[in-house]
Amino acid sequence: MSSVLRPAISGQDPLMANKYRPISSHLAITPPVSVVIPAMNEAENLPYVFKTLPGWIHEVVLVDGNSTDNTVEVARELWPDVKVVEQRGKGKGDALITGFEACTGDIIVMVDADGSADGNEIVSYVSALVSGADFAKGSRFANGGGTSDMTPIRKLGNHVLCAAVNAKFGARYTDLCYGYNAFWRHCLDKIDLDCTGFEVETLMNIRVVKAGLKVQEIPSHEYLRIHGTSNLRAVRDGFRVLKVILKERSNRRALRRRPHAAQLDSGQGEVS
Ligand SMILES: Nc1nc2c(ncn2[C@@H]2O[C@H](COP(=O)(O)OP(=O)(O)OP(=O)(O)O)[C@@H](O)[C@H]2O)c(=O)[nH]1
Ligand SMILES: [Mg+2]
Repeated sequence: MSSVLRPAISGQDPLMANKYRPISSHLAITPPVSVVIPAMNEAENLPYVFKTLPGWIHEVVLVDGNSTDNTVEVARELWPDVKVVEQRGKGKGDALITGFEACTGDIIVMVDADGSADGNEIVSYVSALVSGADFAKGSRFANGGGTSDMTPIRKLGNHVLCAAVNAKFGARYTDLCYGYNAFWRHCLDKIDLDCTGFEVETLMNIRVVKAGLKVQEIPSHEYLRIHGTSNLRAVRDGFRVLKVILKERSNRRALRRRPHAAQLDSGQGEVS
């Protein structure tokens, strides 16, 4: 198999530092963009994924989930500069957190390895970020988005959970459990991720709102997984997402109570 794409411009080249890179006919940017790809047994899908990645990205970080196929070899063949990291624990959340730590770019884009995400959309995410958003959140249900990969039961679950997040956290999301998102690296300090599984996107979506970050939804189309089978189990993972929503909600209540508690500690407040 031959390389489908080589990065045209390397962000590691000191001569290129702070230089504008054209990313579309109307936009040039200076911040280096890292793409993080969590992958567990996705060797057959990687050629489709890498084929759509734009040449101007700074680096690709592939987080291997102890694949038993040749995911890592295929990635190295397709993108010789790929940074491969092995995750320490288990699950997509754990993989993404590991991958984010390994990124050196100012902007981080999350892309699934199953062929469901089109790398040509990265430019829309990056455009939103350089235009002022902190977090560019992909949405299959915003105008112009879509999905070829969701069963009716998953759509219903996602819709109900998304409505719960909107009601409980004052968000106005049209999608919740979607893996295609991008953000400025500084967001990581404010959302302090601590989860392991498929609830990771929900946790990010909730914490960016709680942190008061500026979120912009990006219409995105999710294509069918090309080869292999899904790692997601709708009921099990739906409950994990629900648990995160409830936990984040009770943390929020506890935080609201804390100033009052501090007042009491210092003798300034009193309860009858
Ligand atoms: N490194 C790593 N990657 C994972 C793990 N679990 C899932 N992934 C990757 O995360 C991405 C999303 O997982 P999928 O199994 O496609 O889940 P999904 O997109 O919700 O399900 P489908 O819609 O059926 O594709 C894929 O690139 C997987 O290879 C894991 O434990 N470790
Ligand atoms: Mg998928």
